[in-house]
Amino acid sequence: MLIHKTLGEFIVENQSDFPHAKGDLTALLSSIKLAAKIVNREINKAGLVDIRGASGIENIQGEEQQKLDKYANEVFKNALIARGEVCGIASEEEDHYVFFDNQNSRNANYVVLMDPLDGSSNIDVNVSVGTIFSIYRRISPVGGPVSMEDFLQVGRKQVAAGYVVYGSSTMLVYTTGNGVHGFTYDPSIGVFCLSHEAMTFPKSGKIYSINEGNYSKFPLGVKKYIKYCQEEDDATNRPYTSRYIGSLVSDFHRNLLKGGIYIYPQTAQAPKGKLRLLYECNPMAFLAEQAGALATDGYTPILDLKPTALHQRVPFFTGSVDMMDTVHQFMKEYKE
Ligand code: P6P
Repeated sequence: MLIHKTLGEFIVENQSDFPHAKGDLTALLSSIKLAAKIVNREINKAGLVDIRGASGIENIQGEEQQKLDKYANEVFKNALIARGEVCGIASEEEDHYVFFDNQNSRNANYVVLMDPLDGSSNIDVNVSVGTIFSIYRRISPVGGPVSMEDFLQVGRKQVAAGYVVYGSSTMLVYTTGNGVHGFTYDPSIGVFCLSHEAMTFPKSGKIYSINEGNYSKFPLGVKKYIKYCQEEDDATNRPYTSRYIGSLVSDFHRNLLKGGIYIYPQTAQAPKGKLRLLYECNPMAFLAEQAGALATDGYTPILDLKPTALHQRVPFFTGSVDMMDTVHQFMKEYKE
């Protein structure tokens, strides 16, 4: 019987990934692992306890917070505070960044940005959802309070990023800049086991993920690309297959395994698109590039964009290199 390496063992084995860390990033990743187990437990019984449905509270995005959104936010915040490895957190569920004003946290080296439960509107219909996290070393002096500049760092400065996908099985996928590694949760022993070492995006694919209900509002380049995906052409394996779960983590995870492209573009009504740069696009872009794929706003690599606000949105294109090259050609040719 094969006994898989655990996430904990893998993190410790690969501590050399973060030379400047003194084991504190290891402890930080372990906090995230613990929080993921707790959130996973609640998601799996969401149908059984009064934790489903909307909380009646709106987050800064004006989106109704699902009760599990709020719950997941508290679980990750508390797990991170408990170990004193983090001096501050930014979250989709928090209007402003959260600064932990105790000496332990003041002396911490890292900030975490997260979407604690992305795609949460899917919970009540039993469709997979995810947690997304992004980790930076602080810029502000250790010992002092955290500052906004700690959170507004360019995506290439991330020291780690990852997601948890709560699906038919629960997986944690992360990178520290040395490849992308996937761990599948075994609830019978409460452990994340290494199941996908050194994950790589297929260079080409046949799956395109986009909400075609917004077709009429898309930029011309995106409209032209969608039609390209739908054309008959045996030489280039078209028409492609349309797959859209409505949960970024799930669509990204499937495309990472099978090849494909995910697009959430700008529209006339939402000129910056819907997805948030800091805690959705930057971490997913770090993973994409580490897995040999691309992530842009249709023109510029996501990781090169200089953030200006915690909750800013950007158009998001990510996936297999060949498919991204093609959509970039359309975006360039039909730039409005
Ligand atoms: P739409 C979920 O709300 C999310 O942020 C992503 O996870 C998902 O891909 C997208 O928005 C879905 O948005 O407008 O297609 O329902």
